[in-house]
This record gives sequence, structure tokens and C-alpha cells, in this order.
Amino acid sequence: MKEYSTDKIRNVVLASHSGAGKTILCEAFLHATSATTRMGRIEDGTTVSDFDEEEIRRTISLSTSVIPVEYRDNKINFLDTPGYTDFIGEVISAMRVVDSVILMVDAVNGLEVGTEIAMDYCSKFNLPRVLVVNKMDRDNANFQKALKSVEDFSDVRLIPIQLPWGEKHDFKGVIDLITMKAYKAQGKTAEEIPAEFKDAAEEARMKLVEAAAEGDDTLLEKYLDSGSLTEDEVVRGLREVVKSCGFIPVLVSAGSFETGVLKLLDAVIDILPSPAEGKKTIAHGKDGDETLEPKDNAPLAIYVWKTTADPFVGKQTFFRLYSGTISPDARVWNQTKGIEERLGSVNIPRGKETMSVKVLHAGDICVVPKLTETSTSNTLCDKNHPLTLPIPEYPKSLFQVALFPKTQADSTKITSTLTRLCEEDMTLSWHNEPSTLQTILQGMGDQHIDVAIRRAEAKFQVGVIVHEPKVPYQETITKTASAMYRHKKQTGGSGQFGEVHLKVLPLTDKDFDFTWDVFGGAISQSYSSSIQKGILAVMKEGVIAGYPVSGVHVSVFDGKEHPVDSKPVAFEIAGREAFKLAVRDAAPVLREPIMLVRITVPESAMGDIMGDLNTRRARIQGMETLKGHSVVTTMVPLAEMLRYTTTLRSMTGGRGVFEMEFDHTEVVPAHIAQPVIDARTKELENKKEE
Ligand SMILES: Nc1nc2c(ncn2[C@@H]2O[C@H](COP(=O)(O)OP(=O)(O)OP(=O)(O)O)[C@@H](O)[C@H]2O)c(=O)[nH]1
Ligand SMILES: [Mg+2]
Repeated sequence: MKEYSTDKIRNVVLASHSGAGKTILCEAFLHATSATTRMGRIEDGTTVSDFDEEEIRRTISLSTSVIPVEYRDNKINFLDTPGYTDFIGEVISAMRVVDSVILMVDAVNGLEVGTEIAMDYCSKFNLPRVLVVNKMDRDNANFQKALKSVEDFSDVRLIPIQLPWGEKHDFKGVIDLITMKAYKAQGKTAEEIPAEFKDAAEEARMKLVEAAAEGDDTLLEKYLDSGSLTEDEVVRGLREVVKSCGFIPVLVSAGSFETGVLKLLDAVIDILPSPAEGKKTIAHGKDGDETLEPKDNAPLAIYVWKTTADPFVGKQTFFRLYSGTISPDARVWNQTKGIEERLGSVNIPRGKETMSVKVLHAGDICVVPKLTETSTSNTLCDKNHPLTLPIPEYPKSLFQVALFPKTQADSTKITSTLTRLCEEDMTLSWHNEPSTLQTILQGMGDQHIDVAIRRAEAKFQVGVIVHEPKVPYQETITKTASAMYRHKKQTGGSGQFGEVHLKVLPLTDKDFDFTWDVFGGAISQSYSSSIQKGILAVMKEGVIAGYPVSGVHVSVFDGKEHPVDSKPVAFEIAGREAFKLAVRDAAPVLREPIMLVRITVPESAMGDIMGDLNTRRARIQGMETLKGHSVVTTMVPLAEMLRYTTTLRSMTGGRGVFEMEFDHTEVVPAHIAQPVIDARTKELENKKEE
């Protein structure tokens, strides 16, 4: 591919609710600029962007693809993100490395929740944005209604720079309010605005000029003096008000018919900032913060925003070059990991294809193969000029499943596979839960987890079975009790003898304490460690329900020994059994984790949320209202929150979010504990029979 200098590059995220038409719009861009000879279709799985097997199977995008579009001597790197909310991590990573965003809505559905969430992230990243009302060809398409739905939500003003030339099956093209011309189909040639749209266009143009005049003082002065601006002045003013997030220009299209797509590319080049003009990026350097200069001759600064691992293709590392240039075979310093990496080829990605380049200029996005150590969110730089680029904040993933290997062979590969999958995705993580001995995978929702598991199977040939995770209960005692146990095996061969008397006492500030309170030498203290070993083994396995025991002080106060047959193993067994008996007698209970939960929902959903929380043993701590959203803070047992991601989503139409963290443990009420204990006892019995 041709080389493009910084001012000839645009990095633009496409973001919206799932199905607004981002992926097809990319197809249209490629086709209309002759990069492809035919347009792919979602239904046939033939688009450039959705090439992954799972994307084709599900007919939605699952990860961000880079689609460079060459037009008018510029290159626009479109980052086609998935709209389904489980994959929001992909949108965040993409927004981290662009200079602007195209938000899309379906002309029939108007604003939908996925687009709302994307708009919130645009504000968080402070990114200039434009709005495209797409699918103008559909029955029931309604430009004004769709526009209004976004206006009601947006805290940035919207300003149409185009009007649709007809609607529904009559949608012919766009009426451009900057040139005051009409453009049919793709938009190659200008025509006069048809008479019936003239008045509406004049009126809309007035508003556009007024908005553009806010761009700078000289424009405003001229506008106030003469009441008008030239075409160039409108573009200049618009560029400024868009860059400062004062306005969102609005355009129209029908991606699957390529209608309006060239005019959309014109707007991207004319109005949206290149890396040279985009918002400044601050990096952390040796002597504090440094503003990165998006220039070829500035110190090297690279941010890794995406990595993919594939056993066949190997690892692919996607990055944005913020400043400096790179060429094949360059050596770079990974500041995050503290190691040197050597780049092989430097490539421009286009869907699954890659095209090599000799030089990559500041501001561009590329992919390099086979970097062994580098992972997502790392900074690469010059070793002599160390820099660290900030990592965006990702939402905490709270949807958990427990994974079990299908076969023995799978069990040896599961750890490394999960590690590789999680390395690719900042919203996916895994760990071994010590109290339940389960392998836990956590992500943003059931689809997210499902895709990850299918990837593990398809790419790494690791089969897993998915279960709901167990609540990490603990067993503890609530009163003091004593017990004794005599272990005696004195028939034939060498005998075993050990007798232990012990007392258990509830302990609140520690998990475990052990004292040797045997007076008069009834048993030798040398058996103390064996007795303790027996007790600790039981504490790990549990007594009443197979959960770890904690909060117990054990005092060994008496016992008996035999001059020949007493040996450590006999006391280990006696200690173990005596401890079990004592715990059973000490009013044992289960304790459960109580989580501090913060739920944010639209005010209208508040009634449903509170009603539902009532059924989850929740204790409300507080409520407040923030920008039309209600926030509830509450304590809820973890056992009640296992599938809350899905419940909250369905109660709020995807608009609700929550976060939670461990707060403390509490005794499980008896009526809830009993079924847990019964289920666990049965499970253990079944295991024994196997
Ligand atoms: N009528 C009509 N249908 C369209 C248009 N653009 C896309 N579609 C259809 O809408 C569906 C969704 O299109 P996509 O391009 O996959 O939408 P997306 O925004 O990429 O969706 P996600 O990847 O899930 O976020 C597909 O069936 C397309 O064929 C359009 O302009 N008009
Ligand atoms: Mg898509």
C-alpha cells in the first residue's frame, strides 16, 4: 500500500448499536473507491470486516477490524467495532487510538442503547464525532424522527450538513448543505437541488452557517457583518466546532446501496481532524508528563491497542504510531515489559489481509506479526527516550462461569489457552478460585463468554464444559465444644494408637489458632504437629458441607499414648476425627460473601430494580440521582448476584450497569444454608460412589 504522511491520514471509529450498518458501510466505502470489485454481504459471510468464523456464524461483528479507505489522496483508517454490548471492550480499545468517531443510527429505529453507550464513551474520550443516519432506504425510514431521538439524548448540539434526497424507496441521494448541491447515488457528480427541497435546504443551510461561525472570532465577525460565509469558510468553521466537540454534524446514507458514501468520505477528509490536528496525547516520560508531537522526527511512541493469537497465523500486534516513524526490522523498546522487541515486517491491515509498507508515518495504524512478549496496552518506544502511554479504563467484568476440561488432554492445555485468550481481550479474565477449586472465566456477558469458549475450541482445540460457579462459602462454628477420638489398630503387625481430646472455640479476628494445653505429659508434645496436620486437612475439606473451615481456635488439652504403637500417623488421624466431632457439636454454620453493589439505571427502571432487589436479600445503603440516572448502593449476598448481568440487562433494555466488590462475610440464614448443605452432601456422596 502507498505511504501516507500524517496530514493525509484519518483514524475514525465506527460505533453504534448492533445492526445499524457499520460493517456494510465499510463494504460500500471499499467498493465505491474501487478497492474491491464487489460488495460483500453479511448474510453470505463475505464482508472484508467480519472475516472471523464466529462473526460469520453469528452475522454480527465481534471484534474491531481495520478498514483503510484510500480516497482523494488521503487514507482513512476506519475501525469497524462490534455494536453488541458484550463487546464494549473492543470499542474502548478502538476509541483509545483514533482522532474521531462516526456514530450511526438506523433511520427506522433511531437512537438505540448501543449507540447511547458509544456516545457516552465519545464524551469520556473527548472525541470529535459525526452522526450518520443510515438505512434511509428502509420502509418507515424517518430522518427527522431519528435525528430528534439523538438530539434528546446528546449533550452536544447536532447540526445537519446534509438532508436526505427523498426517503424510503425514494431515497436517491444527499443534498449537501455546504456546496448547496444535490448528489445522486454514491455522490460522484453534483446537480442542482430539486425544487421541492430548495426551501428546506436554504433553511438548514442558515443554521449550518450559524454553527460554523462559532468556529473562530474572524468567522463570527464576518457572519455578524454580512450574514453569510463562503463554502471554504463554512468548512473551516465546521472543522473547528467539530474538533472542540461543540457540534456533531449529521449526514445521511444507505450503506447497502452505496448511497451517499462518497460524500460521507468527503466530509471525513474535510471536517474530521488528521492525527496532526487531533487531540494531543500525553505520555509519561522520565521527567514527568510529555505531550506527544504527531511528527515523524519526534521520539518514538507506540500504543498497542489490540493483539490476536492464532496457532496458525501466530500473534498479530496492532498499534498506533503516535510519533516518530518505523520501518521493517526496527528494534523497539517495550517500556511496559522492560524488554526489546524486533519488528519484522510492518503491515497495513485490511480485514484479515495485510499489506506491507516500507515506512509508517506518525499517526498511522499498523499490524506486525510475531512479537513474542508484547501484549495489549503496552507502550513501545526508544530505549533512550522511555515513555508510557495511558491505558483506558475498562468496565469490570462480572459475568462468571466455571470451566471444566472435557478430557485429560484438555486439562493440560486449559491454563495456557485461557491466558492467551485473556491477553487479547481487556474485558476477559480468569483465575483459580481457591475456596471452590474451580477455574473461573469472567467476561461482560453470556455472549462474550460463549465466543471465548468457542475460540478456545476452534483455535486451540481445548474442549471445556461450562457450569455456574459455586459460591465460595466458608464453614465456621458459633459456640465452644469439646470432643475426643481414639484411633486404635492393634491387631496383627505393627499397631497404631493415638487418643486426642480437644476443644474448639469461635475465633473472629483470625482464620485459625492452635494451642497445646496438655498438662502433665499425657501425650508427648512431639505429636503436636501431626495433630495439627490432621486438623488443617479437615479445615481445607470442610466438615458440614465441604467448604473450607475458618474462624476456629483449637486447644488440645488431653489424650493418651501407647509406648510402642503410638506414632505420628495415629495422632494425625485422631486429631482429624476429634476435630470433626467437635466442629459438628459447636453449632456450625455457613458464612457467605456479601458484596457491595452499585447499580446505575435510567430513573424509569428504578421501581423494577428495587422490587427485584427485594427478592435478593439486598440491604439498600443509599440512592441518588445523577444526570437522569438513578444510582442504588446496596449490600447483596454473592449467591444472589451470579446472573445479575443478564437480569439487569433485560430489566433495563441494556441501559443498566452495575459494579460490585467483596465487602465482608455473614452467616447464611438457616433456611438457605440447609439446601446448600444437602446439595453438597449429595454431591460428595455421588463422588464417593464413582
Ligand atoms: N435496508 C438496509 N439494510 C442495511 C443497510 N446497511 C446494512 N443493512 C443490513 O443491516 C444488517 C446489519 O448490518 P451490519 O453492517 O452487519 O451492521 P453492524 O452495525 O456492523 O452490526 P454489528 O456488527 O452487530 O454492530 C445486515 O443485514 C445488512 O445487510 C442499509 O443501508 N439499508
Ligand atoms: Mg459489524
